[in-house]
Amino acid sequence: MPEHRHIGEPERAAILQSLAAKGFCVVEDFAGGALLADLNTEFAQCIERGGPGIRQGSRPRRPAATIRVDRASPALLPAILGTFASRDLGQIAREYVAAATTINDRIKATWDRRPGKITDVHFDSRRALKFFLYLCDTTESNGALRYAAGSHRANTAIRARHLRRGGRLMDVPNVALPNEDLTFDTLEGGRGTLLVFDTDGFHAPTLLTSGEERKVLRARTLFPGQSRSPKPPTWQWLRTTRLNPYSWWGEELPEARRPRTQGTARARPRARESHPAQRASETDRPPGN
Ligand SMILES: O=C(O)CCC(=O)C(=O)O
Repeated sequence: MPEHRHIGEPERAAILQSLAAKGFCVVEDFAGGALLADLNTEFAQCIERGGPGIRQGSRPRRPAATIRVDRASPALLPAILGTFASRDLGQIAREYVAAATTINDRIKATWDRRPGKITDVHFDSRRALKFFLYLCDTTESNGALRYAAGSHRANTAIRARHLRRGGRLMDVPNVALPNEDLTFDTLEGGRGTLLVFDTDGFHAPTLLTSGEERKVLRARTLFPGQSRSPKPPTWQWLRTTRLNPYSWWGEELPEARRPRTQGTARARPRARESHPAQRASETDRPPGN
């Protein structure tokens, strides 16, 4: 079975350093040759035919498939499962996401073919480390990921404060306001390039130009304690109840009071919101959340 390029100790240290400082790292020539060909074949299999542990089509604008690693068949997807379960990626995830309970447990395949915007600038409501593998050459003109270096630190703090005040994870104000002062790096890469990023940094792909396509495989490792429906008697559950004294002063905490929006409508930033902590809540969840 073909394997990806080995990531040795010095490179792993550099990746971890870049993650801490900037929130992302670009690993060039991670997959190539026969492995890349197999990854592309399995990618098409997932999207077009599905299979055990594979849920097809999660977005109206793009064909997609989500693979549950614990249910998928290694015989059907040896390249995809082997790549994201590799020791090298596991070590990076374990070192960056302390106390992670599962590593790369969900893998998503997305095939963007429709021109225009792919997602808004956001950070994921649940913090994760993502491995994001370009299966075709990906540049400014076909959806290369843009990332605001260093923004992960402030966003982590914003989520923590929102949760301390009894806010729910899915209501974290995680969409950048149009007037926010952000500078982005565009992470272009040839096919086989791996991006590694902390999803707490603001990110969004460039627009897809007409006639272009983008194929991506991504796997996530969630930071612990981020259940979507926390159960008693966990701390996460307790914080969302009226037993959390911080929630009693909700009147003074506009971001915690923001009404929850439903369905796929996107909350609009209120005109007077200017502080980064008061970002629009986001419910048209960008992929990968
Ligand atoms: O480029 C994309 O498909 C969006 C990436 C993203 O938002 C994510 O994986 O968290």
